[in-house]
Amino acid sequence: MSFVIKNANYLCSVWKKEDFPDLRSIISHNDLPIIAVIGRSNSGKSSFINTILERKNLAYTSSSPGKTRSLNFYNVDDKFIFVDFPGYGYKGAASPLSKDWNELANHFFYQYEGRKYILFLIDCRRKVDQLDLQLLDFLKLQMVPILYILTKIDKVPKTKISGVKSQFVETFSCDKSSVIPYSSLTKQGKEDVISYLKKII
Ligand SMILES: Nc1nc2c(ncn2[C@@H]2O[C@H](COP(=O)(O)OP(=O)(O)O)[C@@H](O)[C@H]2O)c(=O)[nH]1
Ligand SMILES: [Mg+2]
Repeated sequence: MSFVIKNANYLCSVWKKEDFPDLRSIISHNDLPIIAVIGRSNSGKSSFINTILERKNLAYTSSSPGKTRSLNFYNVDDKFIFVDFPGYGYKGAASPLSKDWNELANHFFYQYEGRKYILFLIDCRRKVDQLDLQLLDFLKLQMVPILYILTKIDKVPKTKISGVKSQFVETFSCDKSSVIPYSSLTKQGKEDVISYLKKII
């Protein structure tokens, strides 16, 4: 199956739990997959969404971290939904420890009964800290498949990439195939993400 995106549209932003859209009333799809894109502020979530969907400015990218505090929904060809989560871990921004982030995330996983997937993005140069691990514990509890995307891999010399990947595989205690080094600049990893998406949509 080819993966040509005809229409990728911003659907809405959710700031509080009352705002969650009833997707069934908007999109007629029996088993619509909903894909949550989750990561720290500045981890490259918006750039990732833009490059995967081949839209320059669909998801807002910003060099000032912590700006996006809402969940932003994107409808891709009525085939799947991307949900850009608010970043965490930036001073002053919503964190997974904060009431707001938790409430929105809990509600997201509770609200949508259908197929859900998590793309967990992390800057490949960062060390995973307590906050990341705490969030990962929460995400694992949701019993939703997680694909780990190591962003900004263009910043790592080619010879070091496989070592970096192995370290994350160990930290996340996950299968090698669920960790994908990715670059929004060079598009490295894009084909791997697309094959994953093709399998689930
Ligand atoms: N070198 C490099 N920079 C990136 C990459 N992805 C994002 N960035 C930069 O990292 C910053 C944060 O990216 P953004 O997508 O806004 O992150 P978000 O806060 O998680 O949505 C921006 O300055 C981007 O240009 C990447 O793959 N490689
Ligand atoms: Mg963003």
